[in-house]
Amino acid sequence: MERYYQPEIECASREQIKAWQDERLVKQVQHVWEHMPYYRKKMEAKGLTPADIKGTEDLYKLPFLSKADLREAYPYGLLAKPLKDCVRIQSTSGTTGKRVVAFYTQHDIDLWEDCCARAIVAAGGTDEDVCQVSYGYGLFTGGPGLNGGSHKVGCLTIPTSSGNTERQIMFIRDLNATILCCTPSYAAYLGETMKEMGLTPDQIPLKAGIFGAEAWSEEMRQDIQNTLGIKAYDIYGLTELSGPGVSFECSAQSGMHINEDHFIAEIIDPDTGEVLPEGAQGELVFTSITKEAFPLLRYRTRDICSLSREKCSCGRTHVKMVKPKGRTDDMLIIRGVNVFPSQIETVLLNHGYPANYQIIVDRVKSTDTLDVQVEMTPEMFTDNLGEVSRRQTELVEGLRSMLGLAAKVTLVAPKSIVRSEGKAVRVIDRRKI
Ligand code: DLL
Repeated sequence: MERYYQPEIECASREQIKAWQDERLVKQVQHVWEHMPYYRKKMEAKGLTPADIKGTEDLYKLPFLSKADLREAYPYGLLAKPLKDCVRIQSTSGTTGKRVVAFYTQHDIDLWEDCCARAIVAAGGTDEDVCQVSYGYGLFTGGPGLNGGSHKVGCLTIPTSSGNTERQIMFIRDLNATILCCTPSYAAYLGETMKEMGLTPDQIPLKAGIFGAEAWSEEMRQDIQNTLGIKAYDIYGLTELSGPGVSFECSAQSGMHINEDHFIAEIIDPDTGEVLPEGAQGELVFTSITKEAFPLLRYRTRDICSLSREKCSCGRTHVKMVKPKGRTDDMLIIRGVNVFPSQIETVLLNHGYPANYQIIVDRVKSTDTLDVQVEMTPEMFTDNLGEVSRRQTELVEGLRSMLGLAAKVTLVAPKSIVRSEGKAVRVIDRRKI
């Protein structure tokens, strides 16, 4: 039987959801207009006042916010509450340029943790469960978000944070952890390690995993489910909007329900900014309608996906987003062809390889090169060069038909690609453009 954390919200009628969104959007625009001069200026530049926004139908009129705005306004420019009302910050890893710093009031944290609690209950969690949170704690939102959600559900929470794989496995076994929260790449690594220890899925107490923070393929899901003997649920979110729990998967495991009582989702054409119809693929844009301290309106996530309002077998009524295929900024353009790392992952896993790979892009004599390094499993590993070469050719063909592009494939020895405890680094782009 499907269980919900907040059934009256998660299964509300579409009319009710729209009514909440209309009312909260109008209120939020007023709040932002009064307390966030940075966005008010953007509205004024378009000749808008709060009176122009009467409900969700008017959302398209509002200006976008992007990562560039967050950098420009760093650190306090998008803060809409006095600092004395804020109780926490979280931050992105910020590999390029300034970090994003997001502020939270206690109310913001409370609602964020509700969203994470919804995800845990959708994965079958109850107060009888033991939930091991192996996302990083600290500035990263993964650990704190799922930790708070787990408390709300009443699970016994094991805040291991990431890393120290042996200790993770010890706690899973000794304390009978039933739910594991971490990145999918770390879940795959934990699974691999347990397998090497000779543990079979029925000797692992876990029953569900809540995995997100990076793109992962359907094939990788199957792989993790088989090694750990669990159901693996996807969870999505970003620091700018709170953290994990913006959307989450249910028992249908076919896309993630967006918490529409807190976030309005749109799909736009990334080039023109035009709103696209339901079902179309494009860039995901979110408007946060309940956040007090850091309420971003029409924030461009750069994640590529589509939305579906088809009725879901779980009974939830909130719109679903398909697994993000990647980010506009993850997308590699190789000899003019758009390539997402997730497409390469699909080919590798379909041919029986583990999700341990690295994509190396370079430019040699003005031509882009794509080298996919992929680990063989111990069973495949051989010193028969003919066999290695046959396998490489097979993958080159598979990649050609998926991408329409010639790639080089290098098969490497098991365990030679470095494992990740958080978000995996899949792409090394050496081109100097
Ligand atoms: O990754 C929040 C999070 C923590 C989500 C734990 C899920 C679980 P950031 O570090 O700000 O926040 O990164 C946000 O990660 O824009 C996506 O590109 C990517 N991402 C997050 N979840 C998924 C997912 C956290 N399930 C960025 N599938 C987002 C694909 C994801 N990409």
